[in-house]
Amino acid sequence: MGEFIIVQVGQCGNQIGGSLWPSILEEYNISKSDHENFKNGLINASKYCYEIKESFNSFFDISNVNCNNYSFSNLSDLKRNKVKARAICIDMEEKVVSRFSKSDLKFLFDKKAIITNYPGSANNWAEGYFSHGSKYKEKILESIVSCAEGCDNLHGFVLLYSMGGGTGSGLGSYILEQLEDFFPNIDRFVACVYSTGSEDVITAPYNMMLATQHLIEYATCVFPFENRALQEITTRKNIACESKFSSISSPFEDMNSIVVNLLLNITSGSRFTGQMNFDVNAIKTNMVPFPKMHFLSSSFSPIGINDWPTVSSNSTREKNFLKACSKDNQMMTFNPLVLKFQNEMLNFELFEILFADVGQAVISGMLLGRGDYTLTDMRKYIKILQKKTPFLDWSDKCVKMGLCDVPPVGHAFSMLSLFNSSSVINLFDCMSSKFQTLLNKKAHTHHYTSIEGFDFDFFYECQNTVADIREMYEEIKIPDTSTIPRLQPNINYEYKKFEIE
Ligand SMILES: Nc1nc2c(ncn2[C@@H]2O[C@H](COP(=O)(O)OP(=O)(O)O)[C@@H](O)[C@H]2O)c(=O)[nH]1
Ligand SMILES: [Mg+2]
Repeated sequence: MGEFIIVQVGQCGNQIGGSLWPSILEEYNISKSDHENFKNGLINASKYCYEIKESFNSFFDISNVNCNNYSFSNLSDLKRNKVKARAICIDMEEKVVSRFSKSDLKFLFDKKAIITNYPGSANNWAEGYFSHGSKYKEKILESIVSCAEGCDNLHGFVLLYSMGGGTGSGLGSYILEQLEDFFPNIDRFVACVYSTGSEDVITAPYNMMLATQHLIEYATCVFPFENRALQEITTRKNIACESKFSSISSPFEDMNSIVVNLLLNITSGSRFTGQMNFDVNAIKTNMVPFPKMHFLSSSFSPIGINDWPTVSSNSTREKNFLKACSKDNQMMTFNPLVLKFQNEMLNFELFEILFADVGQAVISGMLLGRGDYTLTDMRKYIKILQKKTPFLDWSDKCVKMGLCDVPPVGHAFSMLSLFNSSSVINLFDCMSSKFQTLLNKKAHTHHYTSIEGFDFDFFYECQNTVADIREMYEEIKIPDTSTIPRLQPNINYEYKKFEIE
């Protein structure tokens, strides 16, 4: 099974990491409710499951286990075996990250992979990118390289950070760029939190735009989480989230647990066996039609306690699939099931009206069923999506699907959905308009230009880069039917011949 290295940057990144690691351990039957075993890193033998052992190295370095075969008795005592999380924890202040070294799980984190400074990045992207980037470049790369050397089959980097602050946004952008340089063939997945809905940082629009420019240029796939969407979901649903990591609890705990569960779902296909393979590497091929158009809307179900089905039947599984694709569960504003009627036989005018009406076009989709889901279930759901989702014609309404044998802890089944759609324009517009308002006044810009390395033109550059990608997403909404033979009745398709020199 492939390995992942989690790079957590800034307060938000490390708080999400603070919820992520206990949740990963829970998948291996180390639960905080069993406090003695949790504190001592002991796997509960009575519940141990073989497939799970196979995937243990995805998130943990087990190279110190003094044995050639990782049998249960050799692996179960994490502390004694010096099992380490494949995590790099970076923050330019100490508060959040120091909680890792005081927590019950301190034995999991390698001291060399914890990098801090004083006194932070002051909500300034330029401070994070230029000041801290150049100062900590070597130390950060050293710990990432050392972690990568402990991997046999490195699948990808998963970067966690917020876009609105200074450290995650600035230093996170810097690290992303360095990773592309040092590991050009390893995928870089970024789960990033946009400050929409939590307007608590005045310079957030600058930071978000500058960091988005780097996501466009250097990420393989981006999973944006709007704080507004996370807040709405937590208000609507009863999120089961006991404080798993006592010393790393935060007011964002419920919201962060949604991000964590999504990450566990996305990586599950690469970590566990299944009847239909769903590897994270397949995400970029299936979901990203053109370079840089890699912003994916994500969602899963069940999320809250109210959604937890009590039995597994055809109807509860289908209901759960519909929830996973409903607008209420999306991590950013998007409605995949927007069409009210089948658009198979539409003529051009209707086609245009349709897209104008729904205001979005979908390029690609992916579904991952875990646990009890069957191939028959999945085929049925794909047909539903093909009717109700405004797919572009050249995408051939193709939906990549996967089945993973292992469901999330405590559930019989779950569904993950991913879409690449023009609805990401909403996010770009929301951010750009606030950015423009501030920039028109040149308010707060002196904090950026006073940082060595930052030039005022960087504001215009990021604005242009975001405008370009916005335009690309806008263009896909306008279908060119002249190239779609099946939309032109009674015309026999002629094979085009390419001249090969
Ligand atoms: N969802 C979520 N948002 C957060 C969290 N911590 C901070 N934020 C948001 O992220 C933005 C500030 O980023 P922060 O991570 O504190 O800055 P940094 O430490 O400089 O990277 C603000 O808009 C906060 O509301 C968190 O744990 N979860
Ligand atoms: Mg901070």
